[in-house]
Amino acid sequence: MNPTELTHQLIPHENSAVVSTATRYAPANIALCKYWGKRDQTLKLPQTGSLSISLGRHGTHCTIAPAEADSLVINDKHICPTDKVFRRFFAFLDCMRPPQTRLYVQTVNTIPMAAGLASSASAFAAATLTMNDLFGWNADLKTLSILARMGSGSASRSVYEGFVEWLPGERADGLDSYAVPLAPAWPELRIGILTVSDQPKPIGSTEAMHRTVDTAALYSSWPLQVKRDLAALKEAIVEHDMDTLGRHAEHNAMAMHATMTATWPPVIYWLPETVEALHQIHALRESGTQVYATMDAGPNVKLLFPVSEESAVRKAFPSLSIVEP
Ligand code: 2P0
Repeated sequence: MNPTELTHQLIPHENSAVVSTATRYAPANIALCKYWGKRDQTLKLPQTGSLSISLGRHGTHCTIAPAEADSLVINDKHICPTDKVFRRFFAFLDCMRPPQTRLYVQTVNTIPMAAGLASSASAFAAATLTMNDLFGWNADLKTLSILARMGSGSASRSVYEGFVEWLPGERADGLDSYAVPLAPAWPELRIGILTVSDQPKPIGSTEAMHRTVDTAALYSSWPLQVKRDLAALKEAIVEHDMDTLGRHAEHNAMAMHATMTATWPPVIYWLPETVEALHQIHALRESGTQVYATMDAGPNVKLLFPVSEESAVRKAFPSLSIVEP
């Protein structure tokens, strides 16, 4: 089954727009238990479950309106139709829009650009929510999570605020692979973003996870790591247990990077400053500060800590950008 066939099962695709323009917002998210590896590339079905926290007001506003020709504007910049980003975005919209409909799409990211945070999750989630309003599908959030997933796996989680779990599902058509909200974000939790580099990554996450599944023997242990971390994280969220949350989030990120290091050719996103920051975090922890690290497919480090540690963490990392999820 391809994404267009699946989409046609979920939403009407012959309807024309019911309003002249629609605008919706979706938050970015940071995974505490990572999505790393697919069981189906086309439908973006994951090998395992994952769990994230959405970033509140840091995300993407998307506006879509019917137009004479397709166009895409990201942060006030017109994207050329031959650009990879344009083609990926419209390939996604092609699966769900009525034939012959042309669209003007504008996205505005409120994610600090230099922070190197992925915007694809919030962009695809916001576009899905906007299409739902524009074409009057009246789809529920489960359906919208499935649709957003086919734009970018992690976008399935960005249709919700707070803590979110993406259920991997087992079905070949992916109808049981969607996100569910777990709990509102916990008010004392803070996320610090330490920007080590804002340069483009040497290899995209889609290709890196593909290579990991194909070549890393170590990847066979990943489902066990996820199983342990998911269970512990879900309990920590209910209990507001910072140490358990931090420990399992950091362990999970380290294990994910270990599987990438064990691919061939190896994928090494870390820079010397990444390793330096990790040592600094460990030293802070040794001295009694509750602070933990997580990292995604890049060299930047995200710090997890309670608001009570904010001044100690800020002192150690003066350039930290702090997000209240
Ligand atoms: C995550 N990442 O759970 C993990 C951790 C990166 C590291 O989701 O191929 O852009 O479009 O489904 O969603 C990045 O992967 O990949 C990602 P595709 P996506 O947040």
